[in-house]
Amino acid sequence: MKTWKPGLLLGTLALAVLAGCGKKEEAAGAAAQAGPADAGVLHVYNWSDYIAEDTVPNFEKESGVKVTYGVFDSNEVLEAKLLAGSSGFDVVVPSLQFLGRQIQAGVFQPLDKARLKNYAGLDPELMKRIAVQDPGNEYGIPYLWGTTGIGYNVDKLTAAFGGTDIAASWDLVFKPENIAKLKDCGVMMLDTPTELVPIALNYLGEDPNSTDPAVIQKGADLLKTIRPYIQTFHSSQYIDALANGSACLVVGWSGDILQARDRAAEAGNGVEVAYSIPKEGTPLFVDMLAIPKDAKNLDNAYAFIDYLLRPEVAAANSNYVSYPNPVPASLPSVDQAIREDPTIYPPPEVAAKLFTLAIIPPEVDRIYTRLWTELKTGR
Ligand code: N2P
Repeated sequence: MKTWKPGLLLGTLALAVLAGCGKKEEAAGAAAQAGPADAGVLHVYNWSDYIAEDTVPNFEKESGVKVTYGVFDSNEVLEAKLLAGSSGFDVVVPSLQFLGRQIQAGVFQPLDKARLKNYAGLDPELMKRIAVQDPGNEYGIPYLWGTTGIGYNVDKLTAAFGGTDIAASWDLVFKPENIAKLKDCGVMMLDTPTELVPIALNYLGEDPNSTDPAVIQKGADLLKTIRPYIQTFHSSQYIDALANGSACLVVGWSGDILQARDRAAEAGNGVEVAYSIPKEGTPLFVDMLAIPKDAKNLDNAYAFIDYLLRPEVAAANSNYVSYPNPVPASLPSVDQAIREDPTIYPPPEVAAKLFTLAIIPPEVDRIYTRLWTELKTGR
């Protein structure tokens, strides 16, 4: 077993700054609570496919709290609910760069860390990097993190290219002559401009976080050249699509693609799925637990967040969803196959290529939204 050194992984990133990180299911019944505070309930809104099966039931059992657990697959969807106010949620999980601007919009309450006895177990190096967008770590607690990369069907890729080496580069996705070869076996892409445009810009050698409209346009233009080969833009359906063989190439999130690999293996359907972090670099995202200002069930929110930070709970989540967690003491309980998988815990030379996503100013957000609509509708 390897010894985990706090900060070892993220400390190796050649990043000067952690500067500035999808829609499907709706939260079930997360209406604002009219009753007394902490009436034995908790409303959680988290990413889909992002928690072990028994994490919430075990919390309910030990706390007696009834959890209403809703899921989303898009920062944009979560943000719209938070900005509208009275979301009814007690704990939400935006990616860091979205948390950053939501803090600026006054959406969250500062955390009382004295109520989180497991706070000290968070990776200090990661917390330092998070503080670039959440100054003083005042509002957010990291939940899980990961990368955005390429998921593929090993047999289909081999049939088209004589092997899978091509998946080591974004050339597979961004060179029309490559992606065209996979058109008929199903290409899917995350439905989020805030990751796809930066990935395209980084591939072009531009600053992925550029706010210059002319530079952003270059990324959009590149995406337009491959638009004819993309069947579906969606940020969660690709897990099943890869697993059942109806998609052969996906730009998606690391743990989701590895879950697709596991689902195919469990189904025994002969589909082999793999994940690649392309060598040109890709985003590293951190998803953050935060408490909205108008949350009604504060005691339960703190109890739930603290529970998620327990090493054994964090390890169980990582084991189930194949995303790393920010609790170094969990590592001995993380399955060896996950701990030692370089596509989950990237080694230093891979980590050095990862980049973080900046907080997007409103005027840039408008450009992204317009370009994305144009891309999807093929205008
Ligand atoms: C879980 C996706 C979480 C990663 N399905 C996106 N930040």
